Amino acid sequence: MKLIGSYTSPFVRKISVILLEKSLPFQLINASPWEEDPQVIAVNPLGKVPVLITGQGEPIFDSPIIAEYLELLCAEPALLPADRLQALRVRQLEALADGVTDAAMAIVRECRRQADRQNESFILYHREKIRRGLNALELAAGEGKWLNTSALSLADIAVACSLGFINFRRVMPNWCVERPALVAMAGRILARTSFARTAPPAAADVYTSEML
Ligand SMILES: N[C@@H](CCC(=O)N[C@@H](CS)C(=O)NCC(=O)O)C(=O)O
Repeated sequence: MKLIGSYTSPFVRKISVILLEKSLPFQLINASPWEEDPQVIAVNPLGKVPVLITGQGEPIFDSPIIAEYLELLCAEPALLPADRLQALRVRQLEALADGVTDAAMAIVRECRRQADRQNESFILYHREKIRRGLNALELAAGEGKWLNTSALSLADIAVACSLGFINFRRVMPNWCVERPALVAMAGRILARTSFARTAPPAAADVYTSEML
């Protein structure tokens, strides 16, 4: 399988981590969606990464759909419970984490505009989404039912990718304050080999035209 995107993208990282955790071999094809890379547009009309090209050559995009496809391959470990309603609850947390990541990306993009063109209320609006989202995730992590359990789930991976991105782009440096369950979970999960191997390149750790 081929994975189109780069590790500066938290959504690409999410899929790479799943592939590594399941020991599914893949090749990363480096592409940036922000430059209307023809490689990306050819396989995703929305021009977004990640895109997975299956062994049969079929492109699949949007990370939740890719994650679902990878579950269908039945490679261990399963990242969703077998029960469909329970799986939906895990996926709800995945959606929440992905939404937090979307809001963080919106802030990063806004902060790349010239200082006098940045819209402070837009930034605050998205910051609130992140704050509320992380509070809800903290509650879920504290419960330890679908998130932060002994078995790794899709929700854990999505949350850790989101927190990794928030750290990497310094979107909300104080997110750790009063969120001990998320801090503990992130510390444990970000130390896994799959996360170490997909860390965003240090050279991209600056605000340049190179993107998310
Ligand atoms: N919902 C999508 C979001 C993917 C996404 O926003 N990817 C960013 C890079 S991190 C992108 O390709 N942005 C380009 C654009 O919005 O045109 C997913 O989960 O895959």
